[in-house]
Amino acid sequence: MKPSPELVEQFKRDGYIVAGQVLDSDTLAAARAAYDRIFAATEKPSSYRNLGQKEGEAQSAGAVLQIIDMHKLDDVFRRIMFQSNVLDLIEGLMGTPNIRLYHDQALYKPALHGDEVPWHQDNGYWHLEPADAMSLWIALDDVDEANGCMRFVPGSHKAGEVGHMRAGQYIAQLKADADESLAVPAPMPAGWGLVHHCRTLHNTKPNHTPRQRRAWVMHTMPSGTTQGGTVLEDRLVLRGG
Ligand SMILES: O=C(O)CCC(=O)C(=O)O
Repeated sequence: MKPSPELVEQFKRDGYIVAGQVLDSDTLAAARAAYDRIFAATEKPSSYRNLGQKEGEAQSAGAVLQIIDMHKLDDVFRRIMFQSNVLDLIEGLMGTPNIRLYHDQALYKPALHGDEVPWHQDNGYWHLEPADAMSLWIALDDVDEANGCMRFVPGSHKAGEVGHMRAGQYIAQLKADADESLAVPAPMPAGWGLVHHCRTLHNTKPNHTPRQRRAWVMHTMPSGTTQGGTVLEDRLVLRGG
């Protein structure tokens, strides 16, 4: 899925694009089954946490359940990362054939009590240099605003890094200021993906619908990317070197 010149221009202008279908129906079914199995297991991986957890809450009311590096837990996620349509898309947008994984993650908003993810730039958390990382966010369920599809402020990646503060009582989340009136939702059917730049402001709303919202995200970066002055050379090479 090499992106057309128009799509590349759109990405440069808006800081995100909806890329269309990235998973065929068999792969979607396999990814859903692995996702459900991993979340249902009694022994959760050490990276499991609830981003909806708030300070002082014994039992969290809202849930955004996160598991980092699903590709280490089930091969289906590793296979998706190496799909040629996925890497052609990322290479076309990143402008380099040397692509590494920063990390991947499942972000699961259960039905009825899925919590919000506040406005942020990914690089407000990561501080990668150069800030050329980009994420492929894949919907494993049909997503719309009501069950927590991604929402963007188009063009916000051009303003550079903005300040982030702790998001209220949320233990693990940061928040940047964003003008809600500029938000554009990105509803998609299951199996579709979107790519966003690490400086594009985005958020997702709570999921109070009876529909779950399973998403899986690959955070990718050009080889040679640094963090705190150190080259992240231990990260998995997805393409090139
Ligand atoms: O899936 C979500 O609700 C938020 C995803 C997100 O923040 C990201 O992909 O960077």
